[in-house]
Amino acid sequence: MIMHNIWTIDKVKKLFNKSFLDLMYKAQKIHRKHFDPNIIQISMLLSIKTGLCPEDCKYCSQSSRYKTNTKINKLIDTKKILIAAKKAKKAGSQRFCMGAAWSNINDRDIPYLENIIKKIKKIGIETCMTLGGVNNKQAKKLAKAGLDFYNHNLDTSPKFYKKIITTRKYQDRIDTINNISNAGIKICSGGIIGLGESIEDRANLLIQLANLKKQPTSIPINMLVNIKGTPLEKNKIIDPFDFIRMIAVTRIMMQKSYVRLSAGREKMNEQTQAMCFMAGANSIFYGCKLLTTKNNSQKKDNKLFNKLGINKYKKQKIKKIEKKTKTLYYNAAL
Ligand code: SAM
Ligand code: DTB
Ligand code: SF4
Repeated sequence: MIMHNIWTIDKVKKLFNKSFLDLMYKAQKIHRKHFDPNIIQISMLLSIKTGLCPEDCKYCSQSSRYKTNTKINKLIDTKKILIAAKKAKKAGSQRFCMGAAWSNINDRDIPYLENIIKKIKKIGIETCMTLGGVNNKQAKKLAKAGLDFYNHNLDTSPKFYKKIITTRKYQDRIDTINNISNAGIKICSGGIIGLGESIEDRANLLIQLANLKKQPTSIPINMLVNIKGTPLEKNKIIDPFDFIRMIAVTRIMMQKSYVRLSAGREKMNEQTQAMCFMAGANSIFYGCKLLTTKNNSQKKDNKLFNKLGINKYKKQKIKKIEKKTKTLYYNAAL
C-alpha cells in the first residue's frame, strides 16, 4: 500500500530521532517486505551537455555563476552517446542516464532527444534523462519516443531551497515532476544532504516526495560533493550516521521505491556503504564518473559487492530464478 498524505513533520522527526539500531531494524524489515536485500539496481551516467548553466544552484559545478574547474562541453554527438550506452549495457547496467546542464528543455532539441531515446532503446537498456524543466507537451513527446525515467530532484525542503537556488521556484520542480508523471514516464526524484540543512529540512524534503501525486519509482539521495569555486565548497562533510539515517527514513516512508545511494560514495568507506544497503538503499550509480566528478571504479564496487554477497539486478535472470527458488540468485558481481 502506498502511504500518501499520512506523514506529518512530527512523525518524520520521530523517525529521525529513533535510536540508530531501532531505526535500522525497522528500515531493514520494511525493505525485506518489498525487495530482495541482496540485489542492487545499477545505473550509469553520462553528461551530454556540460557547464554554462544559467541557474545558480549553489552546490553545482556546472552553474555559469561560479568559477569551477569543470570542462565545458556543448551537446555531444549521438554517436558518442550510443557508444557510452553500449558500454553501460556491457558493464551490466540496467539503466543509462543522460544529464544536461540546462534550466529547461528547449523545443528545438526535442527531435535530437527523441532520436537518442529510440536508438538507445534498441540497444536494450532502460533510458533516463535529467535535462531540467519539462512542459506537458515535451513530456508527452519524450514518453512517445520511449523514455523510461526522468530525473528531477527536489533537492531539499521548500523552506531551505530558497537559500540554495534563487533562479527558479520549488513549485516549478513539482510542476515538471507532475508533467513527467502524467505523460507516463517513471519519476526519479530525490535530494542532497550536506547543504547546511537541518533535520527538519530533511524531513520536509521526504514529506514532499512522499506526498507527490505519484511517489518516485527511484529516489536518489546524494551526499554533497564539495566543488571548488561554488558557494558550498567549504561545507562540512556530514557524519556518515546522519546519511545512513536519511536512507533509512526514506526507505520507511517510500517503501516500494528504489532508494539510490548516489553522489558522495567516493568519500564513503565500505562499511558506510554497507550500512546504507542495510538501511534500505538498493540502487547505485556505477562507473568511474558521475556527471562532472569522480565515482568509485567498477572494480572497487564489484569487490565490495562480492564481499557483501550482493548481486546486480537483472530482470530476465531474476524472473527465471524466482520461479525456481526465492533465495538463490546468480552472482553477477564479478
Ligand atoms: N540541470 C538539471 C537539473 O538541475 O535538474 C539536471 C542535472 S543536475 C546536475 C542533477 C542533480 O544532481 C541535481 O538536482 C542535484 O541533486 C545533483 N547534484 C548536482 N551537483 C551535485 C553535487 N555537487 N553534489 C551532490 N549532488 C549534486
Ligand atoms: C542525481 O540525483 N545524482 C546524479 C544524477 N541524479 C544526475 C548527479 C550527481 C552529480 C554529482 C556532481 C557531479 O558529478 O557533477
Ligand atoms: Fe544547472 Fe542543474 Fe547544475 Fe542547477 S543543478 S546549475 S540546473 S546543471
